[in-house]
Amino acid sequence: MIKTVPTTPYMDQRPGTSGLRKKVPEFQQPNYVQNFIQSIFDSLEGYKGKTLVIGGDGRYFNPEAIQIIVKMAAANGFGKLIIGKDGICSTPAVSNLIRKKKTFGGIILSASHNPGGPKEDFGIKYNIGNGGPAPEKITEAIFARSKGIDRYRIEDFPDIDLGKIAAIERGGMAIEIIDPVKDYAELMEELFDFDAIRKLFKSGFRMVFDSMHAVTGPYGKEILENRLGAPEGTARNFRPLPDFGGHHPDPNLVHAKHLYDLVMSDKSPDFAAASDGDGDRNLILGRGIFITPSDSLAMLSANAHLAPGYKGGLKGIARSMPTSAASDRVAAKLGIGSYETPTGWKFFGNLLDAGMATICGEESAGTGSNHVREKDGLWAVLLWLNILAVRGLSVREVAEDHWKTYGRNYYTRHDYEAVKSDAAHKLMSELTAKLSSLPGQSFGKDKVEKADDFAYHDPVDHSVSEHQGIRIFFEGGSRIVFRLSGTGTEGATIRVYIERYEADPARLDLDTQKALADLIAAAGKIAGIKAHTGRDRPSVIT
Ligand code: G16
Repeated sequence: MIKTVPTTPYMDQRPGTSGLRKKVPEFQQPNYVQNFIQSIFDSLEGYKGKTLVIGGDGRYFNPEAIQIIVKMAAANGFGKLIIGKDGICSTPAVSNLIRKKKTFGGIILSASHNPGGPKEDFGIKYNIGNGGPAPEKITEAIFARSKGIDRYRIEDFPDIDLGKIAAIERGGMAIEIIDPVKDYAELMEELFDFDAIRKLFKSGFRMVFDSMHAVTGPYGKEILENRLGAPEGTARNFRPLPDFGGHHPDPNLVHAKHLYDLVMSDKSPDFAAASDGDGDRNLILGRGIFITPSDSLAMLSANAHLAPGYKGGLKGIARSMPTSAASDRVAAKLGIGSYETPTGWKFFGNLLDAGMATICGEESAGTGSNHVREKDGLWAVLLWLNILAVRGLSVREVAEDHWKTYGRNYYTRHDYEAVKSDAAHKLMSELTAKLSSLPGQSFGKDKVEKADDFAYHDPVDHSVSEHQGIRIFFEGGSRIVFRLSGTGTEGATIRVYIERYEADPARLDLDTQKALADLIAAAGKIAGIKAHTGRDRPSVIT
């Protein structure tokens, strides 16, 4: 029976860079989830009788949220739901299901790389029919609706069993509980040369894939060990846990330091990789080397034609603004388009749909292609494996060859996390106020050429997104970018992105932090980081 339940609005349900992310206790407030879900449904048109995909990364509160969404979807008139068994489905796999099954859209329950547990993070994101995150037009409509919501609709049937693959019916709505790995694994088999990768493993090549107790566990196990013949033990921490084993499921040099230490030791495998909470980010390491996400984007783009799915070449390469310009050099050499978008995967959707870009990537450890409309951690790992298998080179050799050809964009990101929100906003507004006075000023040997507040003009739908980060360009191609994170759940996070281009063959193998030391100091000085935040050093360096 459908119930219409009166409710009162919460004023803080504005989706950020990637959906609504909050602490679990906030989501557990009375009707908090219901209000947001009803606001999503009220902002959509034409979904009656259509299909919705639901998937989550297995974190704490996933099952509870799914049961609510199932009952609300039925009451609001969806015709069918497709749900991953145990409520599990990686973000790229949800994107694939939306596209493959031609569904109306999908809901992803995840706070990505943020920790999980009763006091940790949770998130809800809506994806549209192209498989990608809802564009700002829709997320802003959802937010506007959430501020005025006064009722929601829900069925009152008992909870469904998420643990069994089955096709059932509830409240006049069909529900399919499916194996979340199968369709995704099939797509990977179409894109990559599985025979070549199988041969590589047969020849003794060894890798470690760490799922960090998050959603890619079952995917890594099935694809790497079962389908590609990698030895048992290649997939590590492969059982998804509601609290990710108490760790941050963030594949970076801080939270996956054990992997970095492994590749720097004499026990290093040939290749090591990790993915995050919901399976869309990646970490790429080889014996004795960490590949920055910006470099990985450039190297994957330069070699993608070696994989069957990209043998016809690329249409274009898109990167988020703070991502290094390494991939622009590849695009220039290939004679294809290169695009610079604001942070947030949703900005790539139009370029991919219009066939203008084939591969996209972000400094925040996300890479992907037109195969889905989300970044895809395991995809990046498999493309690396495909390239290593075909070229017969080590990860380091691929990187060194790339730098020799294109030069090297030394790159680092310094994060100041959980800064008081007022202080962070003051730092940004003071910085914005001084933009016009910066050109011509020198910091050490670096002279500012221009400085601006990045605004994106979407070449497809002509929408404009302003205030997407402060950019300071120096003569010679170096750059510092400042922006506030849109994914944090505590105070504000200031991100400082620092980049220097080096073409001198004798200077291609420097320590990154040392190579960037002057610019790092300049960033602190220009923005007055210490004065505003009281911090001597960043919380995280990647
Ligand atoms: C999300 C977005 C990414 C973005 C990242 C970092 O990733 O999907 O496009 O680059 O957040 O955003 P910010 O710098 O604003 O924190 P994920 O993996 O968290 O969904």
